[in-house]
Amino acid sequence: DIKGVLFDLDGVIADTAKYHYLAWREVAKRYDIELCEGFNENLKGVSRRESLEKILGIKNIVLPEEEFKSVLKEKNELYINYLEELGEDSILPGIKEFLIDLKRSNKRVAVASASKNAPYILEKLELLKYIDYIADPGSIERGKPEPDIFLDAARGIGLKTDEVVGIEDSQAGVDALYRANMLSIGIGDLRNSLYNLESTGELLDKKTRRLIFKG
Ligand code: B16
Ligand code: MG
Repeated sequence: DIKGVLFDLDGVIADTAKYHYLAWREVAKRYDIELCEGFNENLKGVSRRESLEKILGIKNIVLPEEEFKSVLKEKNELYINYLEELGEDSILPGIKEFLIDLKRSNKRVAVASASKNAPYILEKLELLKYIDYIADPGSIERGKPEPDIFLDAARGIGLKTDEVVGIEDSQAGVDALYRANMLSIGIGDLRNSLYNLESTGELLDKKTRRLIFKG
């Protein structure tokens, strides 16, 4: 029986991927790297540090640790500036209704996001009241596609791996769920997920709900 849902944040709860992309683009330009949307797919669900490694890797650039850190800081400042634009309409279709529905049916809800900004974003979107636990990516050593953050999230809401389902928009995230032995719902065109939905709006469909919760 499914008793809880583990949500990814960026690309599942909130439409923040575009802001990550804009911030990384600006940073990459300084190293003469032109980021495109295709490459951006590789950065979804991937930690800030690893994202920068991938970007610089395009030109085989290796920065001294101090400069690397200051670029990370700068990217985050740019990103946080973009987050000023966050509002009710940054919540992806159907998500708020789905969260309300989960609360009403006594399912537990955790967030398993690679983003250190997750608590801030959830507070800004006024969604904290629907969430029982937020995993802290800063205290988890191995990021997605390793299963650790999802295992931590399930533990955080006191459930076993076969009592939860995870929702993800990134390949790294779906792979992490797969490695955690958890059911997964992929948003978009992803491999390895149990169900694929085109958009978060479909989470509310009676058919989807039945598939997930068996009635
Ligand atoms: P931050 P998710 C991920 O969030 C993003 O998809 C990824 O692009 C980003 O680099 C990562 O969070 C870290 O975010 O810089 O805010 O700590 O999809 O796992 O919710
Ligand atoms: Mg995501």
